[in-house]
Amino acid sequence: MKAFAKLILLIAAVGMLAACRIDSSPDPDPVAGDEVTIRDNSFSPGAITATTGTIVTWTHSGFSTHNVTSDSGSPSFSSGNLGNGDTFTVTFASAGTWDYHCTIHPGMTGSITVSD
Ligand SMILES: [Cu+2]
Repeated sequence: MKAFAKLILLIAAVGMLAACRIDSSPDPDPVAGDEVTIRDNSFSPGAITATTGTIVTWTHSGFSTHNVTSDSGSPSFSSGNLGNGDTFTVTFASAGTWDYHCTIHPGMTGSITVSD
């Protein structure tokens, strides 16, 4: 059992070292607001402005099923249905405006505006 505990500690230590390495390398494209929280029943923040290359992550933190479906912009995107804890990411490689909504709750809308 002691050996097992040491193994767990070793795994934790290696994990922490890996985390430190990730933290020490600067984010090549830090953009505030590239995280969207899906609540019941809204996207927060509803509107995001970002630069090309930004990865936007939607995280479902509500109870009802929701999805993230583009209604304009190219390329289009659709998350499929998401439940609590699910995430969905889109990399916006080019400039443009993407309006999106939840097909289950048409009142849930948001937009991503990407510029170079
Ligand atoms: Cu919804």
